[in-house]
Amino acid sequence: MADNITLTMIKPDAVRAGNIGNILAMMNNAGFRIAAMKYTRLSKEKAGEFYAVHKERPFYGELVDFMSSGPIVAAILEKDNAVADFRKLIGSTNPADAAEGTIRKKYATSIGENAVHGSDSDENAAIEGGFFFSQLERF
Ligand code: FUP
Repeated sequence: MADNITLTMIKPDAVRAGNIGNILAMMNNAGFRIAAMKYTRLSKEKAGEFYAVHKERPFYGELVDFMSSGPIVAAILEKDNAVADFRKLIGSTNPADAAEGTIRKKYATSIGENAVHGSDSDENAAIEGGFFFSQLERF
């Protein structure tokens, strides 16, 4: 399995707050190359599909509502060791626990509205990349 890509979303809270540019700059400055990118909005159905692994969790309904509440930026990012390095750049799921200098520390407001997504494994990066992008949309 290739270990050089990850899938990110700039979530509706960060888009609403006007932070697309700042967050993309942090990704670029950390050495990630944009291999694919789109500005789009998930339907409830598609948001539910993306987060299907969390279906039984108590926060699933809120998560689906939030992720379909407005536009997002989805992107495939490329770098050596992409998944682990990107998780380091975004910080802990709960911004209260996120390290200084991470994207979530700077821009996330709560565990539910935490500004960005990053894949948690190479396998999921491949699946999530395919969820948003065809081969014709990757460079
Ligand atoms: P992460 O991989 O850091 O995005 O975190 P998870 O896959 O554990 O969770 C996915 C999303 O579910 C989070 F981004 C926000 C939401 N979530 C909650 O709302 N409450 C929780 O307790 C855990 C996750």
